[in-house]
Amino acid sequence: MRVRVLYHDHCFDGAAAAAYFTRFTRARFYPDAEYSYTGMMHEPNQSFDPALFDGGENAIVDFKYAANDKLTWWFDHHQSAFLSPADAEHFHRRQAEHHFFDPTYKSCTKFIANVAREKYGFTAPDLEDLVRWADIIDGAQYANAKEAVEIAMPATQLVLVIEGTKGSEAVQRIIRMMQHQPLAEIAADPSIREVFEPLYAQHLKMIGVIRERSHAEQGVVFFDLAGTGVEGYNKFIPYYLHPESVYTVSVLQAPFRTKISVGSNPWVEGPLRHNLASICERYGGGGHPRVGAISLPKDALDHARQVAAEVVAELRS
Ligand SMILES: [Mn+2]
Repeated sequence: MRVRVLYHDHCFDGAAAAAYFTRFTRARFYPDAEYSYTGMMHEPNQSFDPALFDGGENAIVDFKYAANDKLTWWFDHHQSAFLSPADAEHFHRRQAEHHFFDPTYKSCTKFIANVAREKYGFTAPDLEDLVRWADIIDGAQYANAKEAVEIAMPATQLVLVIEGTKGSEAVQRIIRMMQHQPLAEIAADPSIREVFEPLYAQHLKMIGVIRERSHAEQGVVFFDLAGTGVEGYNKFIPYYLHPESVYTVSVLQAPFRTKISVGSNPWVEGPLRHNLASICERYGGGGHPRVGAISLPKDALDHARQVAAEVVAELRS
């Protein structure tokens, strides 16, 4: 029997959630199953190809709900988990035994670990470090910007690899290793080092590019990386460079979309004035209250710049 696991690709929590889900369900439900992984990325007007659900059991972890009756397991903690009111209605109507949604969790990994323990009596003490780091990373709870940007620890080194590597191969190798190996051992693995080294060199360069292009004013950092070939960056760099700022808005171009990222400084204490998921939802995006994104078609750069300018103006108001 095959268990198909759709997970949030290029995200530490997505990988850790897939690993934890595998350990848990293999121990409690499917000891002899073959687990196969498919990385999912947020896309404008996302739809789930029915062909994705090709397992005897089909799971989604750390990603939106799919209104497909073949979806047997679902764990998510994103505020924008439902693509439409019809999807939310499908979820509520189905009342599926193994569908779990709780947007109060900082990480999907911790959510799965708690449900596995409370509902199914499953624990994995050797994965406690993985769960703790998933919560730190997805919840942006690093001690400071230096810890997040200087990338000296195994968990942060794996974040760089997972977020930066092209394709899903290295991510899925990490998902398989995370099920049984400590993070330090995974980060030191020669096959992972090989992916890490060039990404780290690029990361150092990126700090320089953002230093040059970013402008901080009235608590909002803005930069536009379109045309630089840069498709992603460590989201803490803006606060490493501009520690006094509260929000960051950036424009990025990837091969299949143009993306506006909207983030907030995790080291600013107290409640923020704006809900970033709600702002992004107005433009067809989504996320969490303190971090959101808007994906637009790849050729919509002018429109993306316009939207970014509007969001910057709103955040500065
Ligand atoms: Mn997550």
